[in-house]
Amino acid sequence: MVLEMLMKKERRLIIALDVMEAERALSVAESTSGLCDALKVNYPLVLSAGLGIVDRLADYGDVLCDFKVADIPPINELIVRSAFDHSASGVIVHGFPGADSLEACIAAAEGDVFVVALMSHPGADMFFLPIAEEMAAMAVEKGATGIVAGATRPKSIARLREVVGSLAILSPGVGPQGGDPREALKHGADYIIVGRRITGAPDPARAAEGVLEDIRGM
Ligand code: O7M
Repeated sequence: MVLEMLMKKERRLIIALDVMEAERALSVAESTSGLCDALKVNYPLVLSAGLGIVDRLADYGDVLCDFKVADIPPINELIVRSAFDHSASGVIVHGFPGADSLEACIAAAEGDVFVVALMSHPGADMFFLPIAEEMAAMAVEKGATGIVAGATRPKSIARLREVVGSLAILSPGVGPQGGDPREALKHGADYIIVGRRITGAPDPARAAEGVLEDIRGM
């Protein structure tokens, strides 16, 4: 059984709140509320502000906890449960620890589970690229909500789309990492994930509007 996708798909934009200060994260979330479909939090923010920041951000929209969960099954279960206990709408997990680890994440989840199939950075050529399609196939087989595939590799996104069918594809790596958001969406991504282009801008809402303008009509 595939998890039913809970995240809305109106803007096709997920904002990565890779900042260290809770107040900055909250202010970006408040000013961009309505301009994105979800907020993504990663370790930098949670390690500096605490997991309670997820509860606070949830006032502004769906929050994906990008904990890239990659442990043995019982530990994965604890991590995933913690995220949902703090109002997360979804979690991002790794697939490379294997099927039992992914199954534990999906069993513990009370929302969306996305599996990292292919990362966006150059080093992902080493280990991710050769196994990305297998990882995506496992995500389908185990019933994940979707996968993560880097916007820096649009042709791979197209191949992964064939593997995952109607599952969601989230695509990070646009802007500073070199990916083109329109290419990612054109090749089959459902959402782009954007961090610094928005969080590093003097006016994050305006920057988010600029991203939406770039992908208008997609
Ligand atoms: O737009 P950026 O480059 O400032 O930020 C990109 C965000 O996407 C940042 O939060 C990364 O952790 C995340 N990301 C990648 O950049 N590459 C990946 O391959 C995977 C992710 C990600 O979101 O994984 C779930």
